[in-house]
Amino acid sequence: MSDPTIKGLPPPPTKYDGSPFRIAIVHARWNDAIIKALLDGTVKKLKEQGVKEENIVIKSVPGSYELPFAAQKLIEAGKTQSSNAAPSMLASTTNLLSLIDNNPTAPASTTPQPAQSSTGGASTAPFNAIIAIGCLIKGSTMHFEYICDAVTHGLMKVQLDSGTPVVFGVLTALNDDQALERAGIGRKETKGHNHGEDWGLAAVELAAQTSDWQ
Ligand code: DLZ
Repeated sequence: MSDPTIKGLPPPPTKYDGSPFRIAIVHARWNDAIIKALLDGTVKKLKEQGVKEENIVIKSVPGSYELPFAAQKLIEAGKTQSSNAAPSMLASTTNLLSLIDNNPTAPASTTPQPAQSSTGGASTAPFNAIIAIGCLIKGSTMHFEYICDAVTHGLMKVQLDSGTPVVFGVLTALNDDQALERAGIGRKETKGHNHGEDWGLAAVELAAQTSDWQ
């Protein structure tokens, strides 16, 4: 058994205040039970850190392969929405198709700043962080390796190109049990650890640390 004091994300060095931030989660739907648990863990930690429910936008895509594209669209839409100051298309949980159908034409220009809503409702500021959640489980072909590679590089490219942090919430498991344990719903008595919780914490820490870096 591994030593819990060595591995994993330690508690944040300080308690970050998530209340000014607007965070988007985009999740794949493949491996549904695992995704649901990871999503719950992520949202739980975001809220515990003070992120307001109305400033957490959740979108879905079919599989992990679609995550980089969707993350990029969300970032662009958030920036455009902010510069247009239009009524919030992203304020509620909707299907990604509605976002793509309203493909923004204005250039994405703003660096994410803490979300502020003059009305006290959902923010229309650019997203301070995106969390991309997926679960890839190895099968008998090379499919797993190709998708893991593409998604990992795709998400890294999106965050570097956009300047918006993208948390890597993609499990790359060699079997079902590895995935279940990392979603905190393992079949053994210990159940494992829900990595979604780490991703929620990481998003707030990243937003707090980087949103005012110029
Ligand atoms: C096709 C596929 C397979 C075999 N396995 C997974 C998986 O374990 N996890 C996941 O998120 N998605 C999987 N997919 C679907 C692809 O990610 C993608 O949605 C399709 O290839 C369509 O682009």
